[in-house]
Amino acid sequence: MSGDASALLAQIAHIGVDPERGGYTRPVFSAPELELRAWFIAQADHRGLDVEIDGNGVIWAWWDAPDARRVDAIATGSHLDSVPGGGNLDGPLGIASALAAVDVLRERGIRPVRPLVVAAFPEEEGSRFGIACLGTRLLAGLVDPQRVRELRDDKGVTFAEAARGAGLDPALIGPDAARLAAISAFVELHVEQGRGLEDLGQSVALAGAIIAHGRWHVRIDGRGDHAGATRMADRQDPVVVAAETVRALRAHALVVDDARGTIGRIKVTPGGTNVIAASVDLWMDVRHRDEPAVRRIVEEVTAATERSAAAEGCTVKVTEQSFSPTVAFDNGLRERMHAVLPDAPVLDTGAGHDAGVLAGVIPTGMLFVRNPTGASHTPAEAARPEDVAVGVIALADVLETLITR
Ligand code: HGY
Ligand code: MN
Ligand code: MN
Ligand code: MN
Repeated sequence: MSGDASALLAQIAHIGVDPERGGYTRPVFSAPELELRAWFIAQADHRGLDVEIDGNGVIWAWWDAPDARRVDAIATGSHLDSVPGGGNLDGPLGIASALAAVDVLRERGIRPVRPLVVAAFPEEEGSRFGIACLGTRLLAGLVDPQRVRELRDDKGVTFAEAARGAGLDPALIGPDAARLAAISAFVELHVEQGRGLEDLGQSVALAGAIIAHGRWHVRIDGRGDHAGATRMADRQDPVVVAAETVRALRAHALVVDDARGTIGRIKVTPGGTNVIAASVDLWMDVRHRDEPAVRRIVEEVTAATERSAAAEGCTVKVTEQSFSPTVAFDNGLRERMHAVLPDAPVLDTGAGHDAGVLAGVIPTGMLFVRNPTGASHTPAEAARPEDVAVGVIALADVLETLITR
């Protein structure tokens, strides 16, 4: 089992399987994700790594240096939570590869002169509480802890309640500058979410940049009524306004070179076939390499929605949930990684990552492993075992250079 990330992934392949959607549904602090957290802790314990869980629910598994001082540490890792109906690789591949890389380094007889810590960050997808990379944003002090405590999932459970259910003390949620100051570099390995490596015919790439991306909640209120008893002229139908939002987002994303606009989640209330909706909630995900372009698209779509709402006698409220500016990864670290992996191409990505958040506070780099389908956030996400194995060795080689000097 040692050094074999595919075998480690096989151990969790039964956890959080979603028969209705296909793939995996592992919301943060849900039963499946708690099972994955326990698996990670058991794997870390099995390797003699010293495990601690911080106030935000980040699991840190330490391979200490001989002097046991936890300064100038090298961190690696990723996340265990998933989107609804996601793959088993987005997140867990980075964790499994980090554990396997520890095995490889030990087999090489490597003795760290600085500690190596493997981290599992909670709520990277933001699928349960709405804010992407919530664990790393809390750690870095980029989101208000009280706002986070009060976030509610779609069943009304607060983050504080869910955290308590995971054995955490919500009072301890918040930034940890001292911990970040003790980390001198972070390297995340992740399955590629795109076909760059497949088209290049290579197994591993370095990350260049993450495009700017954000998510907005759109709430449209109308007037619920009977589908049969209400004349068309008398309606204030929020679904009609939502349709305009969908149309406008597609139209505006198409006219801006390589922008990405998505509405993947819409909630109609009360949700009866013979009921005119009282309200609609939808969430927009908008991305582009330039932040101003993202902002412009959101403004245009908001204006179109407001026009449609006025015509329909509805009201609308657009609220920013989270935003990540364009991230360019640390050149110095990437040069060191490139020295180890001279043949690896450098690819930008449209997918957000915890590494994208941490890049704002510590030198950060990413490795991508080939995904033959290029698909992600779907059961079609894939990685060949031979590419996973190449990824583990690449990560081990990068970590070896970082922890031995
Ligand atoms: O949404 C993203 O880009 C990431 O997979 N969380
Ligand atoms: Mn991910
Ligand atoms: Mn993801
Ligand atoms: Mn009736």
